[in-house]
Amino acid sequence: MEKFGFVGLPNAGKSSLYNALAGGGALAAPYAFATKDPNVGVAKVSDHRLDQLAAMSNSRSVVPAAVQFVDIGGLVEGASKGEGLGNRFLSAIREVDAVVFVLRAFAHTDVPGPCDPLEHLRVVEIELALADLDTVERQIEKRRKAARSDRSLAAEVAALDAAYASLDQGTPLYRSDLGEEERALLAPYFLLTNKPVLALVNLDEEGLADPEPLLAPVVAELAGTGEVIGACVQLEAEAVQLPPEERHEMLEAFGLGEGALPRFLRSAYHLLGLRTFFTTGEKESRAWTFRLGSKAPEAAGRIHTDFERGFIRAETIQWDVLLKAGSWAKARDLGLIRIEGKDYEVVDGDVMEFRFNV
Ligand SMILES: Nc1nc2c(ncn2[C@@H]2O[C@H](COP(=O)(O)OP(=O)(O)OP(=O)(O)O)[C@@H](O)[C@H]2O)c(=O)[nH]1
Ligand SMILES: [Mg+2]
Repeated sequence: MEKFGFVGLPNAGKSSLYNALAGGGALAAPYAFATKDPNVGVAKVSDHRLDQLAAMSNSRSVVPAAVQFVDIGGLVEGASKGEGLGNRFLSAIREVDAVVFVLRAFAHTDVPGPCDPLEHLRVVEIELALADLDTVERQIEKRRKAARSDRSLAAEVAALDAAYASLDQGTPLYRSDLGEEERALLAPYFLLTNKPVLALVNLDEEGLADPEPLLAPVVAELAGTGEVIGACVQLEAEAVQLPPEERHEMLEAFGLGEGALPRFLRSAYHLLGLRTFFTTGEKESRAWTFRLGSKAPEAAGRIHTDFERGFIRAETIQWDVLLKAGSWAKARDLGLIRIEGKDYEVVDGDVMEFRFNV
């Protein structure tokens, strides 16, 4: 399962975000380094398409897609040199597939620390870039030497050089001008800034009423790099503790609809190039995760390895076309179900049935 790491300064609201997603379990407290060891949780990615398919099929169970998230302790200035609990936290960031910056924009006298999200972003980015600079510095001469006898390493060394130049300017790789190929060559180095990023600006109730001025500078700063979402994490963490009816009422009172978390999770999911196909029937309707560009057998393998090994063909239809038809049988009668072979590239929103033989 894909894993997101929450990264930010102390008291930004990372553990509160964890609690909002996991329904509790992490210590959220108004002092720095409240989090010492990472909290790991799983969140369901809600999807109205799945709900509609389940209703159509009268499914007894509904299984949404899920992502994993890790609440990591707060970074401080100097973390890359071991300040705070820097080294421990930086190594936890290495393991995640994508980084969610939690940037504080809520003001509260009882919670120490700055509440300018741009300041949060700058400090954190510099620390990550410095840590990466350190890694690249330690590797680059070794690789250069190796490249003298192995010409196939030339491109990797060039990528390391380009990474060095960017990081040396304090520019994280995700917003450098390194191309996709160069970034792929750097994958074996597990660099902290060679990952996709997303920013969550933690607003207070006042900010929630008029978020644009607080989000705009962060949006401008991360332009073209990662999505920026505003949320009042505290409010969402409190709402999740309530029974569904009251939760709904509370979020509605703030004009939040379903709350910010579903949108946040969907963005996170998309950020990683993750897409969804569905299976639906009386027993179960389920959302399955696949990577953008996957072929039908690979997608089938998400359900069971036998489906991939013995793949014969896929029967498929887009979710909304199926809904309009009213059932799989009717869709088949109308000739709307397509038969696809092993080269079919699965599309987000496909409803699939696989034929296989092992
Ligand atoms: N008023 C307000 N307080 C918040 C909000 N989000 C978090 N807090 C409070 O701020 C304090 C710090 O929140 P945490 O979630 O523990 O912060 P953290 O980022 O995990 O901090 P570290 O683990 O120390 O890095 C807690 O007392 C929270 O209750 C918010 O949106 N509004
Ligand atoms: Mg914490």
